Amino acid sequence: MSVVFDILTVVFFKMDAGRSALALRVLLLAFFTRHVSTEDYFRMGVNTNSAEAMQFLREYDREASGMCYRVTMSQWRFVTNITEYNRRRMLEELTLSSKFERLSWRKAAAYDSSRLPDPQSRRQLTRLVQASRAALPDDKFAEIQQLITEMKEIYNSAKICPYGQKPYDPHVPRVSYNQDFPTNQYQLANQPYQHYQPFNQENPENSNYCDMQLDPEISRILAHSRIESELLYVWKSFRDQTGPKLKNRFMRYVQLANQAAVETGFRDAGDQMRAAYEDPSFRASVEEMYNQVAPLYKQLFTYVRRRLVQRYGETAVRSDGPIPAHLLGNMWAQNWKSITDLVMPFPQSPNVDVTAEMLRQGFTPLRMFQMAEDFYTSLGLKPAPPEFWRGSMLARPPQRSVQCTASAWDFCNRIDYRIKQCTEVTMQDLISTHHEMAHIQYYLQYAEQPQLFRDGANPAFHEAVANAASLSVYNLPHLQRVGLYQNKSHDPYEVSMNFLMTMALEKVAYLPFAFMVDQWRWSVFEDGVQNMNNRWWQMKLRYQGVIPPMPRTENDFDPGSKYHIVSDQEYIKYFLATILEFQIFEQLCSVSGHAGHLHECDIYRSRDAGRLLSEIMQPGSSKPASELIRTMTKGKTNRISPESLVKYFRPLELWLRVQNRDEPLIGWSSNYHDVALFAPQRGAGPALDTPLVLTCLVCVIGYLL
Ligand code: X8Z
Ligand code: ZN
Repeated sequence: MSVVFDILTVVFFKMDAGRSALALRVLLLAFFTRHVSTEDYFRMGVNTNSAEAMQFLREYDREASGMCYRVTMSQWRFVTNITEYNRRRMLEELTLSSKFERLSWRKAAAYDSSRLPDPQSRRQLTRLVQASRAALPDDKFAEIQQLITEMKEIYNSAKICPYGQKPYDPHVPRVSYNQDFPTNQYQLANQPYQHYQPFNQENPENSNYCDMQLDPEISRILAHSRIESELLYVWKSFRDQTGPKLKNRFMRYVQLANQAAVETGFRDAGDQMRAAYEDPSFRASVEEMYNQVAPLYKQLFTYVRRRLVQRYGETAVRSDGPIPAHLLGNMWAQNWKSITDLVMPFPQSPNVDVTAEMLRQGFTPLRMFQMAEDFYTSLGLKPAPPEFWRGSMLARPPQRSVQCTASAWDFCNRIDYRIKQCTEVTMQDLISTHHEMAHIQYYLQYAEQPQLFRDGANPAFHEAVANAASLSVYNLPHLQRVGLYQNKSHDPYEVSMNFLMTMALEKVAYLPFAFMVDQWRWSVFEDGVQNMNNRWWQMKLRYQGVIPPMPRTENDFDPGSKYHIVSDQEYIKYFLATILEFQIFEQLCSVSGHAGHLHECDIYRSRDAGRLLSEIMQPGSSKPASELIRTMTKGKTNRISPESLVKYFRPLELWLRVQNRDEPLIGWSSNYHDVALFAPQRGAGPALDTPLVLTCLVCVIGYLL
């Protein structure tokens, strides 16, 4: 097949670059690329001079590392000191970097990488060409980048008014918002649940009324409020402030992303995103993984639903139906850990939280990072370099505005690595500290690889490795070993079930969401932008068993409430990472000699576990993920498998089965009313089964424009 492809490529490049030739090229390439294998289905050039190609790669490596350093530094300066000046500097660097990307892409795409004798150079060229949108003409490349920037800005500036009050009207007296809130265990000493600041009657102009952002105010309400009408209000208001403003831009983005993908040799932008996984049956593989974890999810779902019925009543939650999305403690119902208080298996036994003990022992952010470093060096891995301790931002600095989301940074010069985290002395931040330090360890391990391989083996690996390490930290034996937890008089079985429930609310509940996001995105790239909101909710219902708490129409654009959709970040990696982290964890436990329950394994001080981690991290993306999984599992498999995750939660699953034994239905059944919440009304826009020919016509017109 690649011969056919070669001939077509040569013919196409000799064609007149006029519009009709381009359209024909796009259509024919799209047709033929359906029939080639994943290894060689992106566009290739005709230059077969391998010495020249290798020279190009050497120069690219040096220049790309330099460019990456400059961009990363400008981004770091901006997020750790948000000023207009730093924003402008960052945008300038990003513009330069885009130009460099386009130039390098053109040079790389001119080579026929399949003819290079050196497999590593072939792989580098493939990576350089296949993930980029640089195949677009200049104006469209600039347009899609501008669209993504605008969508992110709209999303980040979304604000809503406090519950129960209309937008500011100077003639209407305001009441304080600070009423009726339940107190609960999450009001930690140093991280109180902050009520929204009441309206400032004296100085309305300076009041931060109608200034509630997703993070932290709206998220905190969804996590902690148990007042249904309030949950509903914030759920809807955030979607009102995002979706409608984003929908048109998103539609144009789909069109341009697809054009870029087709011009690079893919069927559509989803096909291009999936290529990073180097698996020709990737869609079937992930679907199979979803099916393997679905029985466990349905047990958890059924148990949680019963507790929600007890809390909110049958009118809010049907006892065999899907769960309304606003009751699960999170804007997207993706992570249910904030409703732990409602579903704890043994409320009389404690949930593991060592925050109070950390405070008692006088922990500081620095000490937390030193503890995380000690975790990795105890495995025989590398200490953080002096530049890390000099350059990182480990706590929120006073008197300057910063972005607080925790992240780990590689400045691409093999010297500078940093973490940005507004660390507070809590257990959650202690876990996050170990997670971010695992990313730093990954960077240190693959530092000697060329720039194009300084990455995870596939997009899921970085998160998976970081989470696998965290599994060994948020773990009763480990917390005991480091002197943060002593089980005094509680039943160990009850403490274990409470612990596993907390983990399940974070990991198991998350899987169907992490799975459906890109199922939806791929369907939009593949089938077009009609009925996008309906299709979003169809998938939410089918995979998560979640329905909207109020009617939704195509005027809404609920996928736009998720940052990764509007910021063009693939999401399936989080699904795979959540599965892979348990697989890696089990292998680490096995080489460290652990016997017993998987959820009680601690790899601290195991040099063998460290060696295995190093074997996973050192190659970066220079080898296919399947090869690494084969090595890691000692030849047992080369695929990501949910077996370890299922094993980890097995004790909880058994407990859930007993709890659910009298339930008429494990899972959910949906009725006409559920579906009517989001199904399009008859005559209101194109039907779901719009003829393919019409869709194609729209595409062709799009390409011609
Ligand atoms: O986006 C993130 C991190 C950065 S990698 C903040 N996460 C996903 C999400 O928020 O949806 C972490 C968990 C999944
Ligand atoms: Zn991470």
